[in-house]
Amino acid sequence: MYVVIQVEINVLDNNDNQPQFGAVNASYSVTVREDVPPGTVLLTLSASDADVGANDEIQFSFAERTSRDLATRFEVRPDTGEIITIGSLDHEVQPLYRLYVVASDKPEVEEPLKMRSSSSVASTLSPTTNRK
Ligand SMILES: [Ca+2]
Ligand SMILES: [Ca+2]
Repeated sequence: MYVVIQVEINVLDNNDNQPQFGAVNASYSVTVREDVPPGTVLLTLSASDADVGANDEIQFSFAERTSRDLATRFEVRPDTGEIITIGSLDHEVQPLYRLYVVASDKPEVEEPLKMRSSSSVASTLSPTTNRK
């Protein structure tokens, strides 16, 4: 005689995949008039992440090598990847800007591991056989 119980192993997703842009070393060129109003969307970047649920959330930001003063003229929206103008542009002052954008995993929100007990796991043992 033997009893069989069922054990279910749930594999949780770790955030082990980095977001990827569609192409490696992708580069985009946008041409814009110097009189565009602040708030104009110049480009929407997209990236994908092979993880699941919260682990596939992507955050966009300017890379460190983007020069600081550009942050007064352009902004990248962390959630949507939109690059928008926030200040005025002046062709005579600067005709070309170069921005570098990183797509990164959102800062980790660790969920505690859950141990789920299921009532169907209970096994019944028959009373000890009388061996006399
Ligand atoms: Ca990820
Ligand atoms: Ca994963």
